[in-house]
Amino acid sequence: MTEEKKRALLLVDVQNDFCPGGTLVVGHGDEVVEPLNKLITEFLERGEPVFKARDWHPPQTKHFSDYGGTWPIHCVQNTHGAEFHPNLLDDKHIRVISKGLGDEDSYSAFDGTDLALQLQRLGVEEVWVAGLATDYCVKNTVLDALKHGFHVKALKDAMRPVEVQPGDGERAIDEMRQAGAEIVTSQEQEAGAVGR
Ligand code: VGL
Ligand code: ZN
Repeated sequence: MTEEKKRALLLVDVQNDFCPGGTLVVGHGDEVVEPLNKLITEFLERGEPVFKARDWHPPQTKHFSDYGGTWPIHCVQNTHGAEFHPNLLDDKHIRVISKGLGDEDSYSAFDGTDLALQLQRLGVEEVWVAGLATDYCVKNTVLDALKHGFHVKALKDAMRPVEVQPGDGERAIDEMRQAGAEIVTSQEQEAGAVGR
């Protein structure tokens, strides 16, 4: 057995408002739940850390178009829309990271949170990132993880883009790749297939 990098799973914003029926729907957003549940199970079975980031906005923020920003009201703290998708696995070992508490568009799960510190304390070297939306919070989280020096696997099949402009999803994938992320699918990453 060769040395394995210590890894963590980081799920971005798999919340009701980004899924069908929500206020800022990411097309087919709920399709990420199934592949992510497999990964959550595998990580927890191996005793590896799992993080769920959530968009966690105050009722009034400049992030929302009503207050001068870009987006419809979504993921307001303690509302149904801000809850994780009901089918996404939960477990007492999963750590929750709340972001977007202020007036800025902070898309990255590292922005204004102690996520980097938590990962460093756990000795994590490699982060697997997926969730919603590919072209905003996933992309910015991946780019920040790389800046913090983590190896990043971006799980292409377990993310979906919001695509304000058609093609934004593919462009985001290219940006992540060019910045140094490994673009993979969750199937080829299943426990047995990791093989390092
Ligand atoms: C997101 C737009 C606004 C995201 C969050 O999770 O990608 N996008 N807030
Ligand atoms: Zn938001």
